[in-house]
Amino acid sequence: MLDGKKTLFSGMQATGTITLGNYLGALKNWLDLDKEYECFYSVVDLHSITVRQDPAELRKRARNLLMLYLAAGLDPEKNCIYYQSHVSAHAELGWILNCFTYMGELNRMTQFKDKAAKHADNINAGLYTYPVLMAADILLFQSDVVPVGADQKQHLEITRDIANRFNAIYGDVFTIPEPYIGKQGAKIMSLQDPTKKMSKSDENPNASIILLDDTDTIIRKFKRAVTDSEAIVRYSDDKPGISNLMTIYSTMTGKTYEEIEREFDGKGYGDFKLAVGEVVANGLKPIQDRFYELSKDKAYVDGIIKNNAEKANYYARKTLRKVQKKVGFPEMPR
Ligand code: ATP
Ligand code: LTN
Repeated sequence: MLDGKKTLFSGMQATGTITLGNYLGALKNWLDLDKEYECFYSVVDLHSITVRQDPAELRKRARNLLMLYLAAGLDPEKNCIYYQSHVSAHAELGWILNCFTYMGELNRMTQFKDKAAKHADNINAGLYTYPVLMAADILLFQSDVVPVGADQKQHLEITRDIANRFNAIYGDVFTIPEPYIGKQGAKIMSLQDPTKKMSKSDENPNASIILLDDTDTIIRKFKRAVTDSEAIVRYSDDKPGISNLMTIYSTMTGKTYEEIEREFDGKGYGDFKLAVGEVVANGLKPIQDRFYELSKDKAYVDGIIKNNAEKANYYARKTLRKVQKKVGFPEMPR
């Protein structure tokens, strides 16, 4: 809660260009939330360097991600869109919270185990304390709700544990956040292996639709999507490929599964895949157009980056000061 309004925080890493999965599962659901909440959406670049990044690439991807937030329709007057690295309170609170987090807790984090296995040559301390920095992100803004996918629930649990522990010692300092699962919490699966989620760091380019893919690429990728051999458009757990395409089609058009089954009754997978490709390409086109417009307007985007970082800084420093006082750090003499 900030200034009497419920607060919401979420972030995405610029580890790749965001996919249709990120858009349908996260970004698209964020668009209406500013009516109800004071919203903060960060490009969490401090988190990104827990795995090795090329500096020029990271800078470019992070800016693209920020512009995609805007292009998708987040109004920067009503949503605070900023780089995590522009608000140093994230790192400062992160340090303090490290001292209130047990190694035993961090040892249980499944994302750490997964990432450590994937990056065996670089299991750094930042990767290990990643969830503590995430807790700092959330708690800095006294967030009431945090929209995340199921994969991030464990990190939200540890955030609540850290906040409760801190509050138990120092009094009511932090709002205890709740996970927020959107109405359409669609989980979009890989087009090449529909039992795995679509992920921006997937090495197979045909597995994901990238938000900036052009129409031909989108249609080609859907044509190649892995399905089954029944050739009937029907939603079923034992048809993960077609069911995934139906979820995508349904989320893009608002049609129900029954309506889709009727629409494609008697037609083969070829027709259906083409229709999904077209609906996605048409749906992403305005976002892409807006993105390329923004890419050309450096001054406008820079202005948003600066103003919103100032706003985020204001609120973040307010919480940080309170925390510093509680733990016993001295005030700077005037
Ligand atoms: P990475 O490949 O780097 O792990 P990712 O594509 O899995 O990235 P995240 O950065 O972990 O994505 O997630 C950003 C947001 O998008 C989160 O809220 C997450 O729950 C959501 N999200 C990610 N993948 C999907 C998906 N396939 N379907 C729906 N939502 C998703
Ligand atoms: N760990 C998240 C990204 C993230 C985040 C956050 C999400 C970092 N800090 C705070 C919500 C709130 C991810 O990988 N999706």
